[in-house]
Amino acid sequence: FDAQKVTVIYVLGGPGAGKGTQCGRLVETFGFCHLSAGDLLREEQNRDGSEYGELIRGCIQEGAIVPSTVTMKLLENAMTEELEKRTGDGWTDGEGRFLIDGFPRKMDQALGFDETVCLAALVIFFNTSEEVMRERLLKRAKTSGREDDNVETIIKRFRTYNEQTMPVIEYYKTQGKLAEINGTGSIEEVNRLASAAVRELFS
Ligand code: UP5
Ligand code: MG
Repeated sequence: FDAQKVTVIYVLGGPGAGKGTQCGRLVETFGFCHLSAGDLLREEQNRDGSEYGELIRGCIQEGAIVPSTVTMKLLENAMTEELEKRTGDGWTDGEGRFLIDGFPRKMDQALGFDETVCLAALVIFFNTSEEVMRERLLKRAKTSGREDDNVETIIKRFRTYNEQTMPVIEYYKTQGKLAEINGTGSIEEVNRLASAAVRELFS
């Protein structure tokens, strides 16, 4: 994709940090297309005839990262589909703004996507404590139906995040692309901080 036309913002943060919730709010304000890598993987896992269903299920239950080629293909397809759908419906030919939520989760994905798909303009990082995240996830577990919202898998998700995703966040920090946002406050408070970061990018 042409980085002049397509704006990509990565949205990162630990499990339960509020990535999905905040992306929903940013879509309302700025009209982004929100693509959650986790949602795309869960969709693919449940798709009839998917050759990756079992692989994805296994990784998600173990809090491990699905091989990059699978996730990158799903994201690329979703972006292409969205650009085709929206052309003539608000967006001009091949132009679009994407919030990519929960990706890249490890260094090879960051470098791979930057190189082959599109360079991110900004990386929003929702930072909060493990305690806050655990509490949110356990509360959500009562209704989410997500197979990874259980105490055992949550511990594994935190470990994967600390070991593999934190280096990605550090990498974007050294690149000067990181907007670090305190994700501890109310949904409203966090939204104000995130909106300000996006506004700054577009000003
Ligand atoms: N909530 C949100 N904000 C709140 C606030 N400010 N105050 C109080 N409550 C707040 O929020 C979580 C819960 O907290 C919700 O109930 C919400 O109402 C409440 P949410 O917005 O859903 O947080 P989010 O950060 O999106 O949490 P999520 O669980 O989706 O994060 P994960 O990163 O764990 O999950 P994801 O779906 O991205 O990935 C799942 C798995 O898929 C991974 O573990 C991995 O196995 C796999 N995966 C890959 O392999 N590769 C990828 O690229 C992506 C995923
Ligand atoms: Mg999410």
